[in-house]
Amino acid sequence: MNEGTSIRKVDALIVGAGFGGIAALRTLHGELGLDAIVIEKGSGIGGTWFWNRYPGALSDTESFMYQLPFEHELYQRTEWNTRYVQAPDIRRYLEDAVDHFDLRSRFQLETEMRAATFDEASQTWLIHTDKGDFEARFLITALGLLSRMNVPNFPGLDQFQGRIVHTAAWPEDLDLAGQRIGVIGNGSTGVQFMTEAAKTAGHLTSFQRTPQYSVPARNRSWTPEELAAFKATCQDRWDEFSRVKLGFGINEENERKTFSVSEEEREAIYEWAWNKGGPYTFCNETFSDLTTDRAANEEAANFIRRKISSIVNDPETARKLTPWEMFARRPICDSGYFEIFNQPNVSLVSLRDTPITHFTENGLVTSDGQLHELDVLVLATGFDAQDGSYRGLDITGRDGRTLNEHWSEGPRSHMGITVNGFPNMFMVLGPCGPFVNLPPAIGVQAKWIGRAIASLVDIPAASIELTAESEEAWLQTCRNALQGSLYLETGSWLFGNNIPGKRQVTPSNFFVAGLDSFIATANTEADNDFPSYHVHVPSTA
Ligand code: N01
Repeated sequence: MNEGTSIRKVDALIVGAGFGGIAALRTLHGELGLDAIVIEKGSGIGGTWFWNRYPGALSDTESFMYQLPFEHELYQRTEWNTRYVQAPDIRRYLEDAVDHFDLRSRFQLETEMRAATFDEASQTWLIHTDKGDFEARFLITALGLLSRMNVPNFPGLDQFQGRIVHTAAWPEDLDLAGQRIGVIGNGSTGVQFMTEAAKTAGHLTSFQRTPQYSVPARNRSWTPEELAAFKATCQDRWDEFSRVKLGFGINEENERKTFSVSEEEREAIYEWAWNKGGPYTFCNETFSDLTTDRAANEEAANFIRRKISSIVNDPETARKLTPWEMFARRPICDSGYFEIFNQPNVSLVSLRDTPITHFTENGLVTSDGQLHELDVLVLATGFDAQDGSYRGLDITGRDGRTLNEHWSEGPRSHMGITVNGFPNMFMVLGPCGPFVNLPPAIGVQAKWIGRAIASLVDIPAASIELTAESEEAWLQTCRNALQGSLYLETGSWLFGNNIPGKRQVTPSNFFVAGLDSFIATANTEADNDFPSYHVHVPSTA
């Protein structure tokens, strides 16, 4: 703790000013009337959308489902004019939400949490930040699922004299027009970035390790009639998400199996999805077995492979862009990604064929000896996801046990919210939470946290803690739901495979049984007075 400085006491300290922090603040301050504040490392509100300002950043969820849930007032004010929303619009929306609910004074920006320790005597959390210390009865960590950048350790990277930027720390002053840009990473971020940057780059080179499947986004403006209809039916739509698996705003009732239809019909269905656009349309509105049946997966993968070869003019470039692994990562959509490789100012280097050997002051050298001269290197290399957001923090719970010790075999939690040994600490989007559209998940978790805290506020100094048995049972629930998922077999950030040395345990870090099932579990727990929890009431209370 900071010596000699005063400690600010609050009922609840929320860490992170993205969707999660704002939703938690709305519940804890707006509904329960607690003295709750949000601290945030960045200089503005928006979380993920504050940091990821790279050109082309876009949400790929149907926009009417990409909002703070349960905020019907906001829904009526918000003019989401397009099918998918761009990062600046999302930042404006969250800023507006904060002002609309008169919450601005509850945010302390440019304040980074460094450590948090549970004090058993007072049953409170002592939180250490770079701007002073806090004492809070409740600690809510809304750190984001994807917030800790992955910066690979390329040999000689520090020699490079050009600009190096990670897409999740995008600088305001970078003008890419006319520049020689090298991009490492072609996940959702890299694909969005390259498609946009190729419009003005002097030359853009994609240094690609693994080719990925991508389908057209087909972003477009909503018609005034569509917009009016969304507003008129907003209550129904939000109610609907408690009955669906993913909550991305598409039709998820599809039970059709890939091989239940003829080849011609199958092709027509893929073609319909390709033309409608959107990753979840392609993966969830076509057939129901894409992520569980290897042959079905291969059928969809082949369709996209054929599309790539029909779009990309140069056969060798098309070959390099064509994925061979299963179509089982977090799906991607684009606004003309494969098309940019037909432009004279865009080229592709397959790092499978010619890996990077080292950097020089002018660029990078690949194993064929070629020096690729660059002005700007863009690292679209993703994140140390989920528990990665927590690993750099010093969080100590009951009995002096740290979170890193508790998670030494991999992250553990209940519903991505609570952890055994960490009383009165609640995560938003922590590990072992639902794999769904995030705003609905955030809303459900924030409401649940509100109910758990409401059950305690009248008992002075009481704390609530997940039992060890319930934590283990939840991991088993997550493991069971993951059985048979092809996602498990294809390495990606979803299971930590993207971070060298990240410990692999029996994967249980996502709950994939669906939003409907998650909501039912959360409600059952709260309706039955939190049977998975122990409430500790100090004898003096
Ligand atoms: O990160 P990623 P992301 N050498 O991990 C490459 C969400 N999101 O930021 O495939 C060379 O997917 C790596 O290569 P490989 C969304 O959930 C949403 O793109 O491991 N390359 C890969 O190409 C998404 O899934 C939206 O071989 C290296 C890339 O870097 C998640 O964020 C938009 C490397 C990382 O891809 C993460 O997406 C953007 C190395 N040493 C993001 N290390 C929307 O809503 C890594 N790579 C649309």
